[in-house]
Amino acid sequence: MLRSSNGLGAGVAAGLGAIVLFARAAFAADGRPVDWQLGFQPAATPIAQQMHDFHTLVLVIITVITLFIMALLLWVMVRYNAKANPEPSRTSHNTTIEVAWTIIPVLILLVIAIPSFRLLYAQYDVPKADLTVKATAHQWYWSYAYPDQGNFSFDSLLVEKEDLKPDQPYLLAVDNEVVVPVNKVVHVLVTSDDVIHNWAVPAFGMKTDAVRGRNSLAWFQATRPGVYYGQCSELCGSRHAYMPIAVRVVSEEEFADWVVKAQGAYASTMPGPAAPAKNVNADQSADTQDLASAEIH
Ligand SMILES: [Cu+2]
Repeated sequence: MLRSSNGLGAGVAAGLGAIVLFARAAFAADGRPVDWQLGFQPAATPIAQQMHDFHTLVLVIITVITLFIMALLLWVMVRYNAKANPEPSRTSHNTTIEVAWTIIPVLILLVIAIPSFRLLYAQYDVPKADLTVKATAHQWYWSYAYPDQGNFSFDSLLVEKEDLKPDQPYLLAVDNEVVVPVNKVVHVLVTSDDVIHNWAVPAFGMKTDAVRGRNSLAWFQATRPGVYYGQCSELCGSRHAYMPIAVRVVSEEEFADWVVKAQGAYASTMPGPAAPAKNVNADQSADTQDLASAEIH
């Protein structure tokens, strides 16, 4: 008796332990996916939060509809099967029910449409940039330029498995991360050098196609420091899975320090008097905001 209750206790404890571990695994990480994850990565921008809220609303609505339909089906199967109901009704019209099953779905769609359009407009209502970063896709890596910080640029490549540092997730970590300040509006000008790629960071609620010859504007305002990972999300060739995106959100002071270091490290990429070809790019970046907003509207 004692032994079996001990066994039961151990079983319950193990079960609770597994639940705690599972919950930790499912909800712990910020900015990256985890094994057995449920739901989205925690929202790191107001837009991502709005997306999550909208998702939750729709999830509640479809759950209620599904349960209601299931209850109706069960009721019909039990109450009106041929055995329980040998004399079938000959009813062919019921105005009240017909009006209800037309009006109620319309109302449900309205309830969904209002926050849906609100979210859509919030995404495309682009606030003025505090910082602009240009992201260019290549087969198969990203390169980034900071037009307002001297237009230095650098390539951002996957960290191979054997070179990973302890906290770096494989297929997400890169050698040179995009660095941005926290709580600032960052415009990302997304373009491609070859085929169509896609710049996507789930925690920011961002996903923008990178198309050669076009500058597409995306934006985010990260509200928490941290490292946020994403991946190219448009099938772009054999190494599509090997061109991840990593954005490091830091304080304003850390960002200023990083800019000084980056300007030194990537000085050779900055346009100077000896490189007139690069100046064309610099002029272009001054106009990018107009170009990008022209595309959106
Ligand atoms: Cu790609």
